This record gives sequence, structure tokens and C-alpha cells, in this order.
Amino acid sequence: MRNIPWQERPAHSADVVWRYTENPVVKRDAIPSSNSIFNSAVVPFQDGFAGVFRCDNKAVQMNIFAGFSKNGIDWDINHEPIEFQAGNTDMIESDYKYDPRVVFIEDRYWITWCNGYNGPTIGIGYTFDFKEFFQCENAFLPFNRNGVLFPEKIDGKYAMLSRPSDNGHTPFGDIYISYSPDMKYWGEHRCVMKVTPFVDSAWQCTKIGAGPIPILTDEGWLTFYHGVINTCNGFRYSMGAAILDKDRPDQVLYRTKPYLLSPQTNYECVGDVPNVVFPCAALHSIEEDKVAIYYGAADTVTGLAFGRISEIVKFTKENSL
Ligand code: BMA
Repeated sequence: MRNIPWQERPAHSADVVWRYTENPVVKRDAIPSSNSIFNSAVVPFQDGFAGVFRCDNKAVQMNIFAGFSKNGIDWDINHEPIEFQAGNTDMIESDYKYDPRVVFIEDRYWITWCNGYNGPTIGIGYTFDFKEFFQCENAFLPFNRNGVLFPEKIDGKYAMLSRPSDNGHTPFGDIYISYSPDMKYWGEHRCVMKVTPFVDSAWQCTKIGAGPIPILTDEGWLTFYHGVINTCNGFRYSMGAAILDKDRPDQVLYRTKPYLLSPQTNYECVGDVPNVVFPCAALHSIEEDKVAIYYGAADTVTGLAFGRISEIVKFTKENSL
């Protein structure tokens, strides 16, 4: 079996999620054109891993790039952005692409991202080999961000979390779920999770958005998400976890009151946008009880953090809102 990246919890730490000591794993200048590489997604692929990386260039244009790795830590990222061909539609307009997620479902790798079409909405595409890419209809009307697919159909339909938003630095935001029979038409929209009252859990009181692809555990869908507080110096992004019902994922069973990861290190607090940890992907092994979480740090570089799935589930249940 392929080994996912891993480091044991440091001896002095009691944290349920801990950082990789060699962070960041992807530096801002990993390709010649890049200003920053962050909020990126990885999956197991062939005998190693593949990924879709958000690389903003030095004109600060946002686009997504394919990358490959044997060990999940050292990445070769293509120097040219992904070029999409027509998938289930000819309408593949895009002013920009950012914050990708990737998941294997049935026979192919599906990619969702924030797609610029008269403002941000959720773009969908697929690939079989990370060489040829096909773009589908946008899932939703503008404005929307943080579209995250479930890794399997639920009750015969594709399911996606998303976060309706505005055209700017949205000062609000709750997580919804939508279903599709065919990856083209989306409906049955339901509210999953709202922001919390400031006095209950302030780190997630302004807006929240789904992060990595949900992980199926015995307790339900383990779903990492980002939560935002608006401080006197602007937004601060942290990460929490929720457990959603296996068959009815609009039902939140547990949700962390404390954060699991917040901006604390130099590379999370200093960069183009200070004080951001923004998880977009997780590699996991249920058998080995491991998860490796990839997150954007300060909108500049990509970091890696680790945890034991059973401990995160236990923590989420015992520290639930
Ligand atoms: C959000 C998105 C993310 C970014 C975050 C913090 O609105 O633009 O890509 O990481 O803000 O700047």
C-alpha cells in the first residue's frame, strides 16, 4: 500500500492536529511564474500522488496547475496551467480559477474550484490521467465558493457542499449541500451548518466553508472546514471539524467548539494575507488511523498537518458545540 506522508506527534505536544516540522511543503516560488502557491488539493495517483495547485502568478492572476509527487511532500508542479477541453458543455468560460478540490469517484478524478464567471461560482471538471482535463457546467449561479464533492454518491446522487457568497471578501457565509444525478444539474439545496454566535465559538463566527473531501468513518462523514473571525486587523482563518450523518449529510452530528488548527507559525501569520490556514485536501488511511491535511498558509505557501482519525473523531464528539 502507498504510504501517505506522516510524522508522529511531537513529544511535547498534546494537540489533536500537529504540523509537519519541515513546513511549508510547497514554497511560493516552486514554479518560475508563481507569486504564491496555496489552497491546493492532492489525491493518491498511480504509485504516488497527483495534485491540482493554485498558483497565482506575478501579475496576481489566479489559475490551477497539475502537479505530481512520489511521497506527497516533494512536488513537481507543471509550469503551464491546466487547459480544459469541453466536457458536458461547450460553455467553459473562465476569468480565473482558484481554491481547487480533487476527488476520485467511480472512474475518474473530479475537480471543483472557484470559477470566475461574472464573479466567483463553482467550476467542475474531470480527468482520468492528469494530462487531459474536461470542464463541465458550473454547478451554481454566482456567487459561490468552496465547492467540495463527497467521494461517493449518496442515495444514488452526487453530493456537494458549497458556500453561497458575494462578489467580494464575503462578510458572511454558511455551508449548504446540493445533489446532482449527472454532475450537470444541481438541486435539493439544504443548509448544513451556520456560523456560530460570537460568545460560543468566536473563531467561526463570521463565515465557514468546507475544506477537504469528507472522510467516511464509523461515526459519519468527518469534514474539516475553515472558520473565520473578523478582527480589528481583518479576517483570521482557522480549521475545525464536523461529523455529518452518513446517509443524511445535511445533519450535523458533532462540530468542534475549539479550533483544531489556527494561524500561529511564522508562515501562517506572515505572507500576502496574514493569519490564514485554509485546508483544501486530506490524504487518509482508515486502516493506519492517519490523516495528512494540506492547507494554504497566509495565502502564500502550502503546509501539511497530521492527525489520528480516531482521536479527531473522539475530540470532535467530546468538544462539540
Ligand atoms: C477567501 C478566498 C481564499 C483565501 C481567503 C483568505 O475569500 O479568496 O482563497 O485563502 O479568502 O484570503
